[in-house]
Amino acid sequence: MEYGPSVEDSAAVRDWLARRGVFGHFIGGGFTEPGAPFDTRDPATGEVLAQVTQGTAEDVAAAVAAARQAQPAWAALSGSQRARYLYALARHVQKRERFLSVLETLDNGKPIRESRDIDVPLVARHFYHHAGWAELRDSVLPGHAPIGVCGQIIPWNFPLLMLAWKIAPALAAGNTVVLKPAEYTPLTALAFAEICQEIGLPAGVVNIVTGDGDTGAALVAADVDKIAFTGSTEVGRAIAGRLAGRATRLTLELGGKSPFVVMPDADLDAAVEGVVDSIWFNGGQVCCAGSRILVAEAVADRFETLLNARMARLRLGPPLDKSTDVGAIVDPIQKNRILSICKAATDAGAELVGGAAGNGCFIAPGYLRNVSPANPGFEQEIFGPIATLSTFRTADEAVELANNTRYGLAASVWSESAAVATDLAAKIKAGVVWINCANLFDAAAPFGGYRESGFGREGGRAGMLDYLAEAPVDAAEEPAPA
Ligand code: TXE
Repeated sequence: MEYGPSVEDSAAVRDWLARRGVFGHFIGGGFTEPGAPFDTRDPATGEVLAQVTQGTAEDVAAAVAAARQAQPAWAALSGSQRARYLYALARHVQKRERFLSVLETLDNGKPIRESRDIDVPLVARHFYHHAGWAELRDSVLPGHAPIGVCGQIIPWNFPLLMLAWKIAPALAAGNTVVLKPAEYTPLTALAFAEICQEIGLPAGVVNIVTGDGDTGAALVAADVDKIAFTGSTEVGRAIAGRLAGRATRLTLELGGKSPFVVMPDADLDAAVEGVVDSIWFNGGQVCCAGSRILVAEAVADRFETLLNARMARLRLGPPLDKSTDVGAIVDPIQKNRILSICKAATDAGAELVGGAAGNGCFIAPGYLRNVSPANPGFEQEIFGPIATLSTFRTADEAVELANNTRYGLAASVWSESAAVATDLAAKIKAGVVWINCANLFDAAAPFGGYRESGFGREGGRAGMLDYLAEAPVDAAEEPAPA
């Protein structure tokens, strides 16, 4: 299989960006006139890719009004009618797969191999899966009704995939949405808006307002029935505070510091490959990244030797190059954040292996060793291609270290014994525990956290329930619409 984008794909994206000029918002089925613009850049080169509009409170209000107006008719469609739209969205994402992958890689800096083989296929899969939920909602989840208008705020690490995680279940359930993409990566959301037009999605069912945190705050303050947020724990906490005392529902998917536990009987080669998937996938800018490697003392030396050899073979480079393993960090602000946490960790006694800062937004893969739980590197989410490595002696100690965090999003356990692995998995407090694998996602599997990683689930039945309310009893007793 050929991974890289063709010259034509890149040219098509450039052409699209040039043709569109400054982007307005997508409200009520059409693009608005652009307002005060801001730049979105290619982090690999610093080049300005496009300008998009900074959303004001008035823009947000207009989008919410459009969503409010569209919602009753959308909810009144039969499940199979809504499903038809979701299938069409999935198919059109697949049709524009190469275009969307190149656009995502340009705006975010992630390797094209990831956007083409992981992000965009998972987006299509998410819409297909939720088309099924739209069809089955009335029979599988009787007595439930849509919530209404959902405000959705997403981060920049998986721009199009997080859009799919938010929009697909909301629409399947019969809600309408106003989504705000992250300011670093608004472009694939705007391309998705065009897909909504192409498939003839009814006006106002999906609305997209671009902008920064102020636009996000305006959406939180607006007349919406639910806020679904993925982003930093700090902003999540602030949003929860602002919604206190309001009837608005809230789901939060926040940060993590997920343990990656290597037991003495683990297949070490496989575990090293797992580290690659865990912390060097998407440059470690992954909420569920296995960022705390905990390895049994008895095998730690051997494991590190293998890890160093594998790390040396990873290629840091231009994101559009099909042979690149690790691309650019999304923005200089994030790069500096990563470097400052690493410095605090080394100042406190950790040793950095690899992890050199390159020019521009590049940081080489690396890890911090000799990291005790008191070290800031052990506790803070680095959100870059740098894991920490600590050792343990017993399984109990492994569990204690794994749970020694304010987060609880994910974990990964490596052992050749099913009994050992499942015992550990049950004792680790995390929303997802992978055994002998890491960072595997499926639309049918609920994803979400404990503690400061947030609450609510995305994906599967649990994710659907977070976009539904109990219907009034008499409505529940009515037969499902034909
Ligand atoms: O996140 P923010 P940032 C973590 C990660 C990263 C750190 C900072 O550790 O290094 O957060 O990233 C919108 N009201 N994660 O500063 O600010 C913002 O416009 C409403 C983990 O980029 O939380 C964007 O759309 N919305 C995480 C979204 O929130 C507001 C992914 C996320 O940005 C807002 C991203 C406000 N007051 C960062 N302020 C994960 N869980 O995957 C900002 N936003």
